Amino acid sequence: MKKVITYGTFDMLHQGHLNILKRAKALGDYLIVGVTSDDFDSRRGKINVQQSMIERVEGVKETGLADQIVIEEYEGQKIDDINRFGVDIFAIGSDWKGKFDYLSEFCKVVYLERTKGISSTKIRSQNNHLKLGLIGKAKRLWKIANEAVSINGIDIVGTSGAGYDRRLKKLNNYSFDQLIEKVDAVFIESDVKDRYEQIKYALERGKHVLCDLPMTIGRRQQHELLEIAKKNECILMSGIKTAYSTAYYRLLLMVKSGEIGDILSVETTCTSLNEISKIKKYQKNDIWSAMDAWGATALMPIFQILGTDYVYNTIISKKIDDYFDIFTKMDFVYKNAVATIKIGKGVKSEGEMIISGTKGYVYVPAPWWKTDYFEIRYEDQNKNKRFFYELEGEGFKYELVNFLRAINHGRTLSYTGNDVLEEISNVYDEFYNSDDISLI
Ligand code: C2G
Repeated sequence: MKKVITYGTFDMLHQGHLNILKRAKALGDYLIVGVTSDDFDSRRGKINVQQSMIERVEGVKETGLADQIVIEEYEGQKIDDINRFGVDIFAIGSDWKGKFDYLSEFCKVVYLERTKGISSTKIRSQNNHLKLGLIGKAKRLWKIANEAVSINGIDIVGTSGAGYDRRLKKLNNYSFDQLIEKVDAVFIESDVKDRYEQIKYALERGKHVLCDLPMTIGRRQQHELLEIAKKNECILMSGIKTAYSTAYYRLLLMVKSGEIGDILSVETTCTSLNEISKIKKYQKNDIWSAMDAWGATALMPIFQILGTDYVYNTIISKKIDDYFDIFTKMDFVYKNAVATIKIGKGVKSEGEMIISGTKGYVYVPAPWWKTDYFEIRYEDQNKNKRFFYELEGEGFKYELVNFLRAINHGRTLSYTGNDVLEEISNVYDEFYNSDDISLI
């Protein structure tokens, strides 16, 4: 019996896939199809896959051409599979010509002609062509603009509030209402105090919104925006990119599944340096304070892990005027746990995250908010585990792909629940509007 093997993602199975499977099958008597796992695809940079692995496997099954389906999970697995299953022929599309010659040491390698004029990428971009506008200052938008260009199905229409900036390439800058009229959705990373009005305006006109946190100063306002989004069937999603990195998400799942026992403490630190002279003229230079730059990021894991039901909290801040803090420390006391954030702008510290539990702790080295790596550490060092998940760029891509998916599915596949959004807004309200803050 002649065994043939072929591999692919097979996202939204189309005629090109069918043709290759038929041709591969015709080369022998038994066809094994390797379908890539979601993890493997994201590691090799294919992050815009629309269907889950299960759906893609179902698609291949339905063709009736595969005698056996295996999941491709790691680099080098093709050699393992060929040896394990006693494969005679490895077949793949001609777009890979030359790339798999190294397998000829183990079996015959055949490149089959690729079907012209059709691809998953083409179907994806026909299906969900999203016109996206970017709102905020150029110095914050250029990174997301650069990462967005490589995403199929997203077109950046222009910016508002950014002015002209070389880094934004050739993007047109519009007035706010002009831009809203031109787009299906907006990404907002404007000054904290402007966000509420901007989001409300966009949602009321049926536009989807991806916004940095906090979206509002105040729980009531955040709640109101979520209600408007629901009523108008719009997606309103948190734009903290950390939340969408694979490593961070896995970390949350592990912690929640009891890997380090009961959680007693969560500590996060986020700081960045700016020359004090610049900070003093911050209004002119539009530099964000510690709270505006880092507060929401530092708070997010605390509320995600311990919930929002703390008994009380304390805030200590070093401010240079009423509005601008250069350093803030907050403590949250829960019934069975505590949490601390330390944030700085013009003050530097080790930007790590530590989550302590009854069986062990999670350590995420600086800068934890760009997590691609973390460790689970135990009393017995030999049991320590290390986890690494590649993070491409700064992670905006993952956030945008999730946003696109949420719009297509009509619901947020949210890692940051509404209670977390509201609590973050509430802490900002407390920070800016209550007298309950100690100053140093
Ligand atoms: N294909 C084709 N014609 C098309 C599109 C795809 O013949 N118009 C073939 C590809 O050449 C490949 C198979 O269909 O052999 C699956 O394609 P994808 O789903 O795009 O998967 P790919 O990224 O090529 O994965 O380990 C994974 C493999 O290396 C290939």
